[in-house]
Amino acid sequence: MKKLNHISHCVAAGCFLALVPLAARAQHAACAVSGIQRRVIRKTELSSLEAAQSKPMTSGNAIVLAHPTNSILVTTGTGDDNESYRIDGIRNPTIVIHAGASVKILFVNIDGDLPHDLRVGDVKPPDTAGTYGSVRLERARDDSYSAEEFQLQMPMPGSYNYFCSVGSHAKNGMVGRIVVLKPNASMSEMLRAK
Ligand SMILES: [Cu+2]
Repeated sequence: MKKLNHISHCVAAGCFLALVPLAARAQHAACAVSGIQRRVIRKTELSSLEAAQSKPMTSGNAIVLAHPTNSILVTTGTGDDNESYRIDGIRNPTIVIHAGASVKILFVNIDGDLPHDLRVGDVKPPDTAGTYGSVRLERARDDSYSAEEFQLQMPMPGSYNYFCSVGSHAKNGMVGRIVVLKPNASMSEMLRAK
């Protein structure tokens, strides 16, 4: 019982990685995901959720997340451009963030036709080994969207991909980049990162 308590405390605190054997962790050190929460979002709710998001700083096709903690809402593309992502209206934006900063991602599948996911890693899509991110979210139903919320933290500077691992979606363009800069990178370095 004591052990169980410890595990549930650990999961609640978001430190479940501590329970993963060391060998398995070594290859996954590029990112960490915590606080995963499945959600169902009513279609009528989405615009108010979008309005509640603080406007991210942008630089061309990049979204610059300059705070220690950040929050973004990611949806799938609309209409016949459903094999793509949207963040703040930008198609497949590059996400620029400091190493060690965190971003809370609310990923919503607004596509009425196909399931989608959002995986993150330093891999070549659609290889998902060693990636982190959402499960496959089923297609939108009459009045609700399938969604998942999670916290992403990338401790190592580098260039990563986010992509959909369903079918040939990534190959068809459902992919973007995450540029992780060193923790002391200046604002102008962030704005220049592409
Ligand atoms: Cu997809």
